[in-house]
Amino acid sequence: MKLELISFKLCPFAQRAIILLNAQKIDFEITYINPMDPPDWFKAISPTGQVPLLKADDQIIFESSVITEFINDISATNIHPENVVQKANNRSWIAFSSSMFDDMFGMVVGDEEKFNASKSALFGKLKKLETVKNTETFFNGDSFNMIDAAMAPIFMRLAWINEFTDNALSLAEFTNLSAWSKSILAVETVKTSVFDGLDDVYYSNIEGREGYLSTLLVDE
Ligand SMILES: N[C@@H](CCC(=O)N[C@@H](CS)C(=O)NCC(=O)O)C(=O)O
Repeated sequence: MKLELISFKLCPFAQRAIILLNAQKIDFEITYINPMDPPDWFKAISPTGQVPLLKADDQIIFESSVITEFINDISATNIHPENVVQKANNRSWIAFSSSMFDDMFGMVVGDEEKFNASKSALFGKLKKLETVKNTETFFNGDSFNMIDAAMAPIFMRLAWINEFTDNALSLAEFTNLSAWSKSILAVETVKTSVFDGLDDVYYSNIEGREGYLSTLLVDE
């Protein structure tokens, strides 16, 4: 099966799909577009106008959660828990974590009031996640699973923002999440899911948005 992922370089949803493809050692091609100014061929095949979109031969698969489940389905190794209750529980937390991207976006583009509201929404969610995260390396123990891949783009962006600022979004109050973030960000397939220099692109994006967060940047 020929797989082509249509993506946008900074898209955290597409990064989830890339991590899965890397983790499952599946060959794919990647085509970058700007979803704010999409080419006509993309508009013709995308029902939502959003990336990621995966072309599997001539079939179109969209919505990152569906794409990542599909990638796991066609893989030799299942990286969801085998136990159906545990799997459903993991999927619930994956769905829960997806709304954190809206909070991240609000923090990047918002004025001070919006930044604080988005930060408080995000940290409220992280607090709930902290209570269910154990002290194991990953969410379900020693193995890197779908839920770890789902959280990776969030932890990566939080780590970047903490580097760019004086730890404006420090996770220090969350012992379990801090350790989990460290474990996830050390995974090779997570590290290689973004190209070298994407952190600089993210920095410039924060700067260019001229939101409150841009005033917290410290010179690199
Ligand atoms: N629910 C979608 C969200 C994807 C999404 O928001 N993608 C952004 C880029 S990171 C996008 O395409 N934005 C353009 C738009 O919404 O028109 C998913 O999980 O795939």
